[in-house]
Amino acid sequence: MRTATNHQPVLLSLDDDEEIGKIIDAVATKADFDVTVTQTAGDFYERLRVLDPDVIVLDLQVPEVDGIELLRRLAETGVESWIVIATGMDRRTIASAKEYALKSGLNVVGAIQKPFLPEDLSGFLRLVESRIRPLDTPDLEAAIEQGELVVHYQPVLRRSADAWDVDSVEALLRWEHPQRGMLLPGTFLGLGEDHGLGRAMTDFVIRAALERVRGWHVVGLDLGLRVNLSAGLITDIEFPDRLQVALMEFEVPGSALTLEINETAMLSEHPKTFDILTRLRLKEIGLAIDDFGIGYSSLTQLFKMPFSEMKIDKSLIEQIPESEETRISVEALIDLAHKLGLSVCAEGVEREQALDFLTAANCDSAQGYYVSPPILAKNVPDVVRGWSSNTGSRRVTRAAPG
Ligand code: G
Ligand code: MN
Repeated sequence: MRTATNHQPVLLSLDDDEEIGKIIDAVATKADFDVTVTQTAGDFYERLRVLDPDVIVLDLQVPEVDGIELLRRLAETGVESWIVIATGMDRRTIASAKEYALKSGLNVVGAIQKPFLPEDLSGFLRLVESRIRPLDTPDLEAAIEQGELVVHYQPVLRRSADAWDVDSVEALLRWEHPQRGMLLPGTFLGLGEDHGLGRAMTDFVIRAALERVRGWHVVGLDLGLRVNLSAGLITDIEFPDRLQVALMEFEVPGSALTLEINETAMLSEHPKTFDILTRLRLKEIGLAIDDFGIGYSSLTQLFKMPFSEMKIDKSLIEQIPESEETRISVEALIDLAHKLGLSVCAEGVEREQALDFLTAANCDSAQGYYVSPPILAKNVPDVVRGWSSNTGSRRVTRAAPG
C-alpha cells in the first residue's frame, strides 16, 4: 500500500467520455493533483507504465474492454495506486465490481456512480491525500502563519428560572485547508501538542476569541466564553499570568471565561498542576471537566481538582431519547455534580426531547445541534437573537414534563 510521498500526487484517469474527463481534470487539479486524462484503454495502459500514479480514477465501461478484465489486469500487474471507480453502471454492479477489485488485492478507495457531483470525487481525493501524505508539523506551522486556522463558535444555553437562553459560546478551532477542506481539531491537534505547537495554538484561540467576545460585549451582547484546553498543556506555570494579561488587554473579566479541560485522565497530580488550576480559579475563571462520562475522565478528579463544572459527553446525551439506562446515568451524574458543588453542562443536545429531559433533571447548561452547530463569529448575534425571540418551545415551564 502506498504511503508518504513528497512529490505532487499523480492522478491518471480513464474515461471514454471527454466531458467527464474534463470534470475529473478540473476537480483533481484544484485538489493539487498532477492530472493525466485518457480515453482509451490502450492509452491508459501506456501512461500507467510511465506515470506510476498515486491515484487512478477508473470508468469500468469503456468501448472494447471489459471492466472486470481491466481490474484483473491492474491486479496482475501489481498496481499499488489508490483506485476510485467512477462509472455509470447500476449501484449493485458497481458494488460487486468494487468487491472483486478489493478481493484481487487492489487498493480501492471507493466507487461513485456517474453522473457524480464534483464534491463526491473531491471527497475521495482528500481521503487519498490524507493516506499518501499525512499532515505534518511544518504543514501546521505554515497554516498558523498563513491564517488558515479559524475559530468557530457554538452557542451554549443556560437555564434561568423560566427559560433557556444563550449565555456563552464555545470556541472551536478549525483548519481551513486549501486542498483538504475543513479539518477538525482531532486531525491536527496531536501534531501541535507533540511539537510544542500546542501552546501557540491555544494562545491563538484564546486571543482570537477574547477579541470577539469583547466586540460582542461592546454592542451589548453579554456572552461568556469557553475555550478547550488539553490536559497535557496544564504544565506551563506561566499560563495563568499570560491569560490574565490577555483578559486585561481585551477587557474581559475572568468570570466570563471557562476553560474546558479534556483528557483529564492525563492531568498529573504534580503540585504544579494544582498550582496552575487553583490560580486560574482565583482569577474567577471557570474550569470544566470536559467529555465527562467517557474514557478520558475520572470520578476522583471531580473533587480532587478545583473544577467548577462537569461537561457531560455528547455520546451520553445523544442517547437520552432512546435509552432508559442513559437517562438514569445522566440524572445521576447531574445529581452527583450538584452535590459536589459543580454546575453541569450537557453537550450533544440534538433534539427537543433531550432538552426537555435535561430541564426536568435540573441541568444548568446545554449545547448541541438542536440549538446551533458551531458557526462563524459573524453569525453569532443573529443566532442568539433568533433563539431568544423564538421562546415558545424553550420556556422551562412549558418544556418541563409533569
Ligand atoms: O467535547 P468537545 O469540546 O470536543 O466537543 C465539541 C465538538 O462536538 C465540536 O467539534 C462540535 O462540532 C461537536 N458537536 C457539537 N454539538 C454537537 C451535537 O449536538 N452532536 C454531535 N454529534 N456533535 C456535536
Ligand atoms: Mn469542549
